[in-house]
Amino acid sequence: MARSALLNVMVQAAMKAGRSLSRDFGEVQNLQVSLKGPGDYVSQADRKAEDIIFAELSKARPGYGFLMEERGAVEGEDSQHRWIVDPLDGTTNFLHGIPLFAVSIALERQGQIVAGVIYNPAMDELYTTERGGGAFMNDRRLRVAGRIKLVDTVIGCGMPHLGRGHHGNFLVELRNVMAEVSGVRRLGSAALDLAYVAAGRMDGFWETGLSAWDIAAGMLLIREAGGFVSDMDGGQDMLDNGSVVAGNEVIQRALLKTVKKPLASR
Ligand code: 2AM
Ligand code: CA
Ligand code: CA
Ligand code: CA
Repeated sequence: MARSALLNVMVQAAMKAGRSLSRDFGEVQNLQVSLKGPGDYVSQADRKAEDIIFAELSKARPGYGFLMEERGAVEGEDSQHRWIVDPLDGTTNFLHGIPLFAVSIALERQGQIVAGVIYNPAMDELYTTERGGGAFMNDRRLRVAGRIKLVDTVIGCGMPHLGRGHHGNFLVELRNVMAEVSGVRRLGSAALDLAYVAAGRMDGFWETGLSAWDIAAGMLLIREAGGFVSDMDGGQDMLDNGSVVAGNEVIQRALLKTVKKPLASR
């Protein structure tokens, strides 16, 4: 399958950053680590990967803007295009030697996500998507899982982070979901959670309190794999409010309803 020039640029940046992450993953005990907030770690590996992606994408598409986790927003001359980048999604896993982490790169054009790449270098799994062009893992076409009864499903989630509040809400959501599904998983990388839904490995996923760089590539991947994504209010403001609920058409709707069931109605 021939990849577009745009996806080639994104894949090259993601894989180069991924090789840097793999080298650092091999000697994680030597990395400098600092704290951005309670429980919120960043390492030299995150910054090196981000520098590589910034350099590669700036060279290939001069003038495009950026939104990156560690650098923040970088204005470009081209106001139509913006890269949304998480150089290392799953830093906590990475620092603990757990191979569930990924590079996530999305391209936004005139406010719409048009392409996405997620790469887990530890498992050499490369997810690619372009609007209207389908979703792929290592060049094999992806399709969301077909299960339509919640009781048959495995659902992924994320938990609220230290110092970010809303733990009470999450426990209610979790209790609601646990009562209706076959299994719940928590991988620790929102980008991979979304990629796994696109690949049909998990039937659905929900999380709140995320940032645009965690979800921009993954939500396009799911849509292009035939799935559905909304925010926790059932709207499409995921990038702004950082909440996502995903699955196939039936499971996405059922999961949203289950997650939001008020405590009193149980
Ligand atoms: P990160 O590893 O890039 O920071 C796990 O549920 C998801 O939440 C990951 O995508 C992770 O991204 C993000 N995350 C981890 N710690 C966080 C924190 N303290 N605040 C906000 N997001 C966090
Ligand atoms: Ca982080
Ligand atoms: Ca992240
Ligand atoms: Ca990150």
